[in-house]
Amino acid sequence: MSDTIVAISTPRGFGGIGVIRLSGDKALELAEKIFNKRIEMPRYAYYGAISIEGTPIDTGIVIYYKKPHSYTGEDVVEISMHGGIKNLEMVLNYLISLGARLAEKGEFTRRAVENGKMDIFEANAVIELIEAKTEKGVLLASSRLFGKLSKAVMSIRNKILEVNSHIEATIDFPMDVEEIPEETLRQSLHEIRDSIEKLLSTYKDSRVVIDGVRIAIVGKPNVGKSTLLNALLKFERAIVSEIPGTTRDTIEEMINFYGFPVKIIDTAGIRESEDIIEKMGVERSKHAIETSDLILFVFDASTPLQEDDLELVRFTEGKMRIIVLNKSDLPKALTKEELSKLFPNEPIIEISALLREGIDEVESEIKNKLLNIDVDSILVSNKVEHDLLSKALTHVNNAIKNLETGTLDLVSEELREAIETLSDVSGENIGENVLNAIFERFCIGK
Ligand SMILES: Nc1nc2c(ncn2[C@@H]2O[C@H](COP(=O)(O)OP(=O)(O)OP(=O)(O)O)[C@@H](O)[C@H]2O)c(=O)[nH]1
Ligand SMILES: [Mg+2]
Repeated sequence: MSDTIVAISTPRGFGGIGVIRLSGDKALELAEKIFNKRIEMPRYAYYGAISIEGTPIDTGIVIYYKKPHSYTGEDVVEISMHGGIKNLEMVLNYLISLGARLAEKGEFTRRAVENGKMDIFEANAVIELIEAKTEKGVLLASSRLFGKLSKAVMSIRNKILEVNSHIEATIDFPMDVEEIPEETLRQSLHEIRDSIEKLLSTYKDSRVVIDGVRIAIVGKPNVGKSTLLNALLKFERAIVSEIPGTTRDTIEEMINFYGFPVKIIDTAGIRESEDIIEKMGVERSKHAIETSDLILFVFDASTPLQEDDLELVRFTEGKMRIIVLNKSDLPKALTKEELSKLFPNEPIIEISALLREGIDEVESEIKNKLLNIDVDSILVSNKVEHDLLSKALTHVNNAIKNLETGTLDLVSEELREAIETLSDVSGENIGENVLNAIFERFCIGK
């Protein structure tokens, strides 16, 4: 028998409705102690008074979900009250005093996994859906919530199972079962390997959809970095002035860019300086460069190249860069041709950040470089899934190796390991630490 857990499942704050959720064997018994009606029928909305030790404090709707037909697979009762902070807390505390235990982070969903109501992919999808920052993030999470990844993984698992049962049959009954030609076996294993690798390869793109990307605007002082930031954000976020060294700290702003969360970071112009604050700013700029996925490297078309520019060219070497030649409205002291000698393989875009000219070209180049992602094709989107599939892949690769140099017995052993690894997704026999890794990201009440 599991203990009965309780939590406020809606966010803490003021709202029209706030929901308290109970799950466990005593859910119904506890709910009836605070409600003025008998709750006889499951899945029926009862309206009534909610009381603490006989004192009515709120009105609400109570719904009982009888096990196993509930979110967690246990008896669940949901009490919808008015969405205040105190009234919900009072009822919560009272239910705890009656014997319920405050749920741990994600414990409702964890119980759902443990009771076979959802697999770990669907549980991950729940947290991703709740945390999604953009529409694309929602779509990614919901396709998994409806079992897209689970189906893909199960079909791989079944394929391995099929191959392995054939191998086992030829080992156990060599007289009766026709041996599979080695070439056919090799081909099947390669197909299995390729399909796991294909799933794994979508992991990188999923990070872009969920966490987004970081873009740093860098360049020497006064080239127009902050003006470019404001142009990209479409509002005046950073101070712009003709004094070199205006921006002294990094400025970060998140935008929804073509449906992806993108963080744009304006940095302090990088130059040699004795000023202690400016020096600190320059350090931060360097850090921003190191931690960004893409650099918008800004040059001033009205001034010739200087040592500060060249220093930065070296410092950003190896990063993905888009070269921006700003102030193209002014008489030229630096041309695109000169820059193309420094950056033979990188796109160079002429703009006037001040006049907001060429900004759309910068935007489409960013999209081109970073956001060419088909959300529909993404399947694997978190580390737990990635690790699980990587482990299965290792076993399949070992099986392939054993086919070349070992025995069929060893091939079969590795395939069984792969099957077991992929079976773990159902959550019923998954290790405690994997479950912990998933559910530590949840908050209480989910
Ligand atoms: N003519 C012209 N002036 C510009 C353009 N972009 C920026 N400026 C001007 O250049 C000066 C510096 O612009 P900022 O955006 O503050 O430059 P910054 O690179 O952020 O400078 P620091 O913060 O000092 O590193 C301001 O006077 C801007 O108005 C442009 O496209 N054309
Ligand atoms: Mg600036």
